[in-house]
Amino acid sequence: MTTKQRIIQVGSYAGSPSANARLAESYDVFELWKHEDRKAALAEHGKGVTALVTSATFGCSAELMDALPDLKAICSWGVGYETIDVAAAKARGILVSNTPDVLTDCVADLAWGLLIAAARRIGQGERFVRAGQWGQVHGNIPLGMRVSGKKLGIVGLGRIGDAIARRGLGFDMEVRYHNRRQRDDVDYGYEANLVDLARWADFLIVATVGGPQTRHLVGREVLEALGPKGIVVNIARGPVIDETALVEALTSGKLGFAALDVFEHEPKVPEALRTGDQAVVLPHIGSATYETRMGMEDLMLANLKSYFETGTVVTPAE
Ligand code: 8YV
Repeated sequence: MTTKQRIIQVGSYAGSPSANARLAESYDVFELWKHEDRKAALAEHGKGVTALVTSATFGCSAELMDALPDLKAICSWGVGYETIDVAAAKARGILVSNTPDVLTDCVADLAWGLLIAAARRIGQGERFVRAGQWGQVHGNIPLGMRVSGKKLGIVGLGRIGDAIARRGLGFDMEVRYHNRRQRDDVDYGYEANLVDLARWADFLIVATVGGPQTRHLVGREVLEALGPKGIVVNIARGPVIDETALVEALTSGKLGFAALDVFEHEPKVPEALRTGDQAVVLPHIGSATYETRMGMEDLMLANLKSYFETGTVVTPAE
């Protein structure tokens, strides 16, 4: 019998069908989240461990890497990795992998679900029916907004932004985007200035990466440019939108609607967003389908296996 390789698992994958069990089956897993005093636990068990598994939620700081002198690979579950200190990893020659592509379609689908829910007041209508108000009160919920044929602005035309854009064509929309740089492989219009994109668009979908470089990219000026009938959708990372500015724009009538899967301080959702009819709010479920979560765990495990067998990962983060 071969002995299992030891790995560190930063947090429990409660949202994945079988990741915890599959890791435990193949590896000698040190479950870091079960230890209150992480520093002491790592000092005792960290030596000799060369691989660690994590996610954007659990992260991997430079401090954690420092506590693991033999670390060589960080395999993350999920596409976003802004909470992993990649610069610190690079400086030490530690490989970092994520799980791109496998979640693209489901996240793009959810962006459209959110957009349609906001424009057509699906959440509000459902609350109305569930509260037994249909037929009880005069009238119905307020009229919604047509989705098909509108102008769609996308913030961040990466894999997920691209999948959102393709779906937009099926809704007969004109699509434009704002990106770090213009892409020469797509026909969508490019707006170098995000405020100009927001002014032009009926709907703005945020699909960019998270982290310090995009924090509050969508602020007051952008939201007001989108305007009183505009809808902003965020399936990326909460901090990309300045949440205080968002609440202010919605409550003052300067922005129409927000449809959000992610928030600045998850799992906290501002009361104004939870209670009003101008926001559709979801608990960060962009990738939360059985098929996609299986794909994510398959790819994380493939990266881990590849590291142990070949010293390289299948999908390096950068
Ligand atoms: C995960 C995500 O739910 O992949 C991502 O970047 O946001 C989601 O798929 C998240 O990573 C959980 O930490």
